[in-house]
Amino acid sequence: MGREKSIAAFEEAQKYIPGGVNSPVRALRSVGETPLFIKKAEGVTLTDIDDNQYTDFCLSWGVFIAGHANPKVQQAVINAIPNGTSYGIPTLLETQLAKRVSELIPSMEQVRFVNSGTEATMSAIRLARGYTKRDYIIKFDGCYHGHADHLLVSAGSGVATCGISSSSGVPQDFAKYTLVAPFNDKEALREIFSRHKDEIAAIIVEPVPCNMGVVPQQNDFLKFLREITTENQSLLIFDEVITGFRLTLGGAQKFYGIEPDLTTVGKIVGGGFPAAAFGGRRDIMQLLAPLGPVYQAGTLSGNPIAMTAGLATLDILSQPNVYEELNAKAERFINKLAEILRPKGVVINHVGNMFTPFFTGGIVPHDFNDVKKSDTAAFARFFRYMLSHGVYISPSQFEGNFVSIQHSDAKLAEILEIAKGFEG
Ligand code: KE4
Repeated sequence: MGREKSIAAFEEAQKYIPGGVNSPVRALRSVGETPLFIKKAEGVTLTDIDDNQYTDFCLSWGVFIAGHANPKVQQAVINAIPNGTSYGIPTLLETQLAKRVSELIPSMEQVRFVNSGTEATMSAIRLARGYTKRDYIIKFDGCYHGHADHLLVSAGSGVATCGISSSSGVPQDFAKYTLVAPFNDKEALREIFSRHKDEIAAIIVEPVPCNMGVVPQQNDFLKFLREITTENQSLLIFDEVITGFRLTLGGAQKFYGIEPDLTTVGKIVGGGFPAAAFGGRRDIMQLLAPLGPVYQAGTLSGNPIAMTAGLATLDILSQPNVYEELNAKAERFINKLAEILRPKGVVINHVGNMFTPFFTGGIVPHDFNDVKKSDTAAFARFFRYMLSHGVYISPSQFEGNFVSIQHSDAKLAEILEIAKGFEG
């Protein structure tokens, strides 16, 4: 599996792009590899510029639950492109997708489209602050909500992967209103709310944290978040950029039966094009410009091509039994993979079709402190072993992996056979 062309391409890329990548976690530094340069993706197969092929469990960080280059999505986009790709003027497609999102996630009574998950969470927090007229927000250690200044505090994903707890270039004053608690720690939250009575605008949470690796809630933690925010007239923001349309068609809030005040979605909703959204209670959303005093905007927000791809993707996912079959298939695969890797001290956390193999020597991670006990060198060896056998898992211990409707049982069985050969 030579990768000479990717290695040369990486050299060239580094001359013009910092670190040779447009997003740090693609650099594969934490797993001791040089990045692949991909020329084609179809279904669950990536092809790099050296013509090596890999079964993909990263799926562009969770976007392609319906598989790369899904023919129905492709055709819809091909039909749309001759009409132009952006007008900066309303289109019917935006209303169509907003209506669809609201039907699938009823707590999102109104929806505003943006171009990235970062924009969605940044906007949702501004809106929460505008609505409550309070400044403080609470996030959880190891959760990642994009790279807005005030959210790069004890963040997961690429921030954790790069081993930095936050980011330089963020003035302390920008971060001082961001309070951090360990995920699953009710006592810590009670303490923060008593210390900052009537000052907390919102809690923002990944309902299934995936950016420290998959760490499920314990002891009805999400229900507790709903209760403590209601008690304190704070808002609850579910960042479902990953879980939205992934766990169920209604996201994690349907999976757990918890209704947040605001929700962000991304990745799947754009069907592989730059699109994300935030939305929630109508009385809150009405504060947004041009109606209200909370400003938010975007040149390409709601562009017709991303809306087309999002609608086509949700059409595929709305077919009968898609999630029942996907989650059952994923459960079978993940449980067998856990059995194979258990003797290597690996614990696999999963919820539905999203999973992370943790090299924690048997400790089941319940928060970021547990996750940080992972042997990241062992994870890197596992990553490199799987890559050398044609399997691309997410290139960080602090990320999730995803099973798509296009991962066949036969392909998953093949992957299990490969994993059996990993010697640690
Ligand atoms: P983007 O700005 O990258 O579109 O979305 C930010 C974001 C917000 N909320 C959650 C829960 C997210 O997972 C993300 C982005 N996810 C990472 C991977 N876990 C993106 C990958 C990358 O940074 O390259």
